[in-house]
Amino acid sequence: MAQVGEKRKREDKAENGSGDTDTGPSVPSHHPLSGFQLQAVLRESARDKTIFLHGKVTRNAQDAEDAVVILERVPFQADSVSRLLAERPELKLQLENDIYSVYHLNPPPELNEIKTTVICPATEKHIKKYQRQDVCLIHETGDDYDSVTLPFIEAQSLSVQWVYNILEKKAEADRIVHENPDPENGFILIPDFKWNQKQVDDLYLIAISHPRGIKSLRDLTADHLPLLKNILHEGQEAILKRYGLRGNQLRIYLHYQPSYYHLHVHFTALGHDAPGTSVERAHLLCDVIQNLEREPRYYRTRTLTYALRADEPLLKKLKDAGKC
Ligand code: M7G
Repeated sequence: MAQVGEKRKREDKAENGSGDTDTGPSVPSHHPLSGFQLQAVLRESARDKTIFLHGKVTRNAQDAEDAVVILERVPFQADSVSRLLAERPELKLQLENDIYSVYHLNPPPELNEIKTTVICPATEKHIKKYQRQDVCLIHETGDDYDSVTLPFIEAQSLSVQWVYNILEKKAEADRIVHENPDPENGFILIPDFKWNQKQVDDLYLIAISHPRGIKSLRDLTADHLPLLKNILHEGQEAILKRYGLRGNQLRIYLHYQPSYYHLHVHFTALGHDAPGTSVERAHLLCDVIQNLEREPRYYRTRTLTYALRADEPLLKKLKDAGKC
């Protein structure tokens, strides 16, 4: 598995002037999971080796707060596992048959990492986002968007404070891979928090637009083409330079609907089966650009198809308005 070279990471940090702030993995001042009490398993996947939990935590002796905790086994790295195997680790035989044998191997702690994402305090929306649910396909016309979806988004979408923190360098400043600072056509490229940055096989970055107020694909017009082209071309260049992946090895797309209504573009390794790449959600940036070049108001007017979970308030609003 190709790994993100430490040397390259250090050189690049020095180049973009962010080396000073990187003090390595930090220990939180308070424990983010103090007094954790499980409320529910929201979802689990044996295939992805991931579990999504809803719990209550009592941080700083305050009242219990809702938390979503995501635990995920991290991918193997070829050099560390080959070192481990060369050291003849203890193997407990599970079964043996002809040329086949299966063992239990208890790895040392450094090879047993569990990526842990904590969202606290988590809102009801966060909890629902990770809950397994039946889904239902929506065909949203431009009019449906104006009359139902837009008022809904304006009234109750997830906070994008984390996005503003990145744009204002109040959070994750040392993780920025590339920035075009132009307020109209610029953006910040940063590793997505789904990616641990240890191997490029599951590479995942997001480009966050500097201009605010572009909520999603629906808001895009031909006026945004310079911004979109900057994201496409500069994003590809920056990823080639930093991680050695070429543009034709990347899947570059927007979600509709997104979870966070501030324009951002996903960059994932083509070979990585990243969540959210299904045809009813992902729109390739190259197609978006081409559609806007042909028809400047393409996304304002056309019917967009997406899936909503059965208990999503937006689905109820669309149903109440007789739209589905
Ligand atoms: P989306 O299309 O709005 O929704 O993408 P999704 O989460 O359902 O895919 C938002 C992207 O931002 C996702 O890929 C998230 O993993 C990523 N993301 C969310 N948060 C809160 C953060 C964060 O705080 N930092 C970073 N770097 N990425 C985040």
